[in-house]
Amino acid sequence: VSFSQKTYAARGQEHEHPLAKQLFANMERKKSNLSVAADVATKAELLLLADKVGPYICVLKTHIDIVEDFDMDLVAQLQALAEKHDFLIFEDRKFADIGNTVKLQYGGGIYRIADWAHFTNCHVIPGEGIIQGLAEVGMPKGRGLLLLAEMSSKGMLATGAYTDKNVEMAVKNEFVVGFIGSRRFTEDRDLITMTPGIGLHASGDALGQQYRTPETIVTKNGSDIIIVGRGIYGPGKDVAAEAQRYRDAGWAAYEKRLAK
Ligand code: BMP
Repeated sequence: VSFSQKTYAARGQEHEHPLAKQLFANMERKKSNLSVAADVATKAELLLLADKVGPYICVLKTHIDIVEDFDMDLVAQLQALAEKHDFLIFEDRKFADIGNTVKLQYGGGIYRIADWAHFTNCHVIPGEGIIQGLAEVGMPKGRGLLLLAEMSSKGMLATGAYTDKNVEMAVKNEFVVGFIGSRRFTEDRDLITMTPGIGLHASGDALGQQYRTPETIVTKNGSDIIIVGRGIYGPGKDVAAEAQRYRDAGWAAYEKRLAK
């Protein structure tokens, strides 16, 4: 039986990676496969957004280098909100350099990502050394890595043999817990797919983003987590109401998949 036919709870119990276990348990507890992409420019906006969507999400996805007044107090406050609302943090850093460089970027610098982000991600364009470099920093801290096996944008180049290579590398590297992409990629190991480019109404934006529905992505394609940004906090939106709506839509799509 395919992993996409199993419940998140069962997959959590069977999983060998403590972080994946923690994530699945969280999803089951909150009845949520929703991650919010918190792409806002200030500390105050990010904290307010996290506090509003917190009750409805399993994962908060950050782009920490967007925040113009970043400091370590932001991290402390985000961690407090993660505790308060029971969610995990994913820094969408998209590392893409040689192993030695990404080690420095992940563990150090201004952001010290490995100290607070449960998940981060990378492109495998430099080859497998990037995974090894990140693993040296992240594994001892119990972190997990996602590979960008595909992207949501128009004309993206992560296709075919490149996507297959991502899957191959993911299966054999224990630091890898999943993918960014649009579907379930393999049955060789229970790797979690998180999918951005989710929208209930818009079909895209002016810069190449393309949106699909939770039903297509979760029910039909077997992806596990939907990532939603502007669909939740775009102009004039009631953020908490939208988060709840996407949470319900994502969970309904998952229940429909189980019933297939
Ligand atoms: P929005 O729902 O507002 O379009 O935001 C999508 C989010 O997902 C952004 O933070 C973007 O960086 C991220 N993302 C994406 O859109 N497509 C990808 O293939 C990978 C991403 O990380």
